Amino acid sequence: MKKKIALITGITGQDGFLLAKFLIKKNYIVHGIKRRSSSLHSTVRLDSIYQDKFIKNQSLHLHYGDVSDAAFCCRILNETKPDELYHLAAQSHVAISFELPYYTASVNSLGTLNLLEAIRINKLEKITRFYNAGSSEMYGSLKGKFQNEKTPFCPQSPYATSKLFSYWMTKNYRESYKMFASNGILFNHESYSRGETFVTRKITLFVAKYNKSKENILYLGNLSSKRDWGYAGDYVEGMWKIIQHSKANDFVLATGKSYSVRDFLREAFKCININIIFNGKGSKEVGIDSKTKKIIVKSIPYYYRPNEVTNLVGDYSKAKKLLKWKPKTNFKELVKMMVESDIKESS
Ligand code: NAP
Ligand code: F7E
Repeated sequence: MKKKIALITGITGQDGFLLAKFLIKKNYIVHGIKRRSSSLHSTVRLDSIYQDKFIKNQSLHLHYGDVSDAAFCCRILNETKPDELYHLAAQSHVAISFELPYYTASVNSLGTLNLLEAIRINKLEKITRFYNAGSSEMYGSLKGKFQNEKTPFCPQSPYATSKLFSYWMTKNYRESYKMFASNGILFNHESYSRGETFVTRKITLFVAKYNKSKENILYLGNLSSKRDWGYAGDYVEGMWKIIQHSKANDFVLATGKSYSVRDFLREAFKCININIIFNGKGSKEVGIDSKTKKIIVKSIPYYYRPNEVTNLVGDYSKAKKLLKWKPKTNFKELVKMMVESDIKESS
């Protein structure tokens, strides 16, 4: 049987790497787009699955490119003619999007448009199924009990606003050109492979370092912020299920539970037998080792955002019903997995 071809933008990121691994296991030929970088560091996540490009019959092929380059998008679609296109490339850091709003919009919004147009220009509407990486950030802070596909969007950052453009463009192309173009509206998902400046990984890396040296303080922003944190491995399977569904559609993937940054800290330090207690409020709050009474965490204004999304909780019942998808990993298991991996890496 002919192998399916997938093209992944953002393959060097957390989700791109986990998705590539997942698809290779499913016998796909995977093409991935990597940006040119002055060092080899950007492809480090792929080391375990990438073979030298001169080896024949391999499953993973990497191409230099950038989604903000419309000509490149057109060419790569023409060359690969993928059955499935997973568009994951983005300037994905919310806090940084306040610093770089123009850049964030040009990559996240126009990048998506470039790919949708490339499908159309190459007349691949009936061949290529398109997945767009939408985000729970598009909702803004929780107003009701849960957020689902019917909840109105109210973006609170340049990142969220740029993602909303992509969400609507994906829907527009689905309706206007009968393309199979679906949006995943994914709530936060983490793993041992998470970028090091996202709060969960920043915490687990610190905990691993602290376990060794018992020195230093971890500086963070808003500890009261709550997120619906799931395991990225479960979510890449969800992306694949969205693309396999009989009809293009939009789906929330979430766990339905939310925890604060403070909860994450408590759970992470518990993994190294430290009981952390909190004192103070807002940007004066500190986390203290209950045994030694030493301050190990400090909240500081520097890491606060101009407009904070205070709470997100997803309702994934549509995905559960139509895709038979549900998260398999709970909060405690996720934190433990991340801390243990960082301890192993640092030893
Ligand atoms: P990530 O780790 O930050 O990875 C982003 C990827 O996009 C990297 O491979 C990066 O390449 C690539 N990229 C950035 N700008 C690019 C450009 N101009 N052209 C081509 N590639 C570019 O993000 P992630 O956590 O895997 O998330 C994947 C996608 O899901 C993103 O679109 C993100 O916004 C969205 N999302 C993530 C979450 C989550 O909780 N993880 C939740 C909802 C939605 P470099 O390695 O060269 O930087
Ligand atoms: O922040 C708070 C911060 O940067 C989580 C991206 O994948 O998920 C991610 O966006 C919370 C926020 O993720 C620090 O204020 C406190 O309330 O880990 P984060 P995010 O902003 O939720 C969504 C769904 C995406 O789509 C994005 O691509 O933690 N927080 N102190 C901090 N956050 C960071 N980064 N650093 C801190 O020191």
